[in-house]
Amino acid sequence: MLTERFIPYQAQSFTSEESLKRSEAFYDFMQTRRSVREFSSDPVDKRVIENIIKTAGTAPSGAHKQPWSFCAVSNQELKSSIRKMAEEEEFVNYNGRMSEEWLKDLEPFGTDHIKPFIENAPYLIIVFKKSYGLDEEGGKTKNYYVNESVGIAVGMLLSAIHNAGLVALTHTPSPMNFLEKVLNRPSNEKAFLNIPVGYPKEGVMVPHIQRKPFEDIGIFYD
Ligand code: IYR
Repeated sequence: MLTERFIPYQAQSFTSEESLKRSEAFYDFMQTRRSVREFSSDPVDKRVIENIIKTAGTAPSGAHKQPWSFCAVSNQELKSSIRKMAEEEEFVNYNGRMSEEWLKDLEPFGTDHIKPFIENAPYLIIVFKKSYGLDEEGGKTKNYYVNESVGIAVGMLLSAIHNAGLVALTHTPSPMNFLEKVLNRPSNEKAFLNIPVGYPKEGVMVPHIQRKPFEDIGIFYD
């Protein structure tokens, strides 16, 4: 039981010099992260996936409600049926549901409705958001800033994946309600993202993209 409402914060004590060095090193490291669509068949240690999910679970959330769950799917039959269902939806997306502008924006990435990565990645981490909570009697409880909270947790998940030397793809099958059904999730959970995770396929290529320069994204008000 929690007896104290507040406890001392365990501060990291870095000098400003160390802060600068660490911020540079972390940026350099994160700058090498890329979304990867082709995975090696090398297995991934389940404990690594567990640690990655635990890291995502350290994210801040509205009123500390932690309105998320992370399903790690490695079962081959389940991955194959998820692929089949996702491809059926994506086929409709690419052949009418997506606007011309959207299709044009995706052209440089060469995506289509065929999604082998759903079957080939050793793990799918399927993220669910809880728009509301359920108490012991099955009554609804409130959650707050759910999209923001789950988005932050996914950012931390992707950083943890990169830190472990793994790669991921943030896949957004749409609509995603088939994931709630196939994974038998409780009524308060809605699928948020499907994140295939694994080691990159040897020699894999990624789109040649540029990140916006600092001047375009960061504005100081000194
Ligand atoms: N969900 C579709 C379309 C798609 C959307 C975005 I935003 C992408 O960056 C890539 C694809 C699909 O997964 O194919």
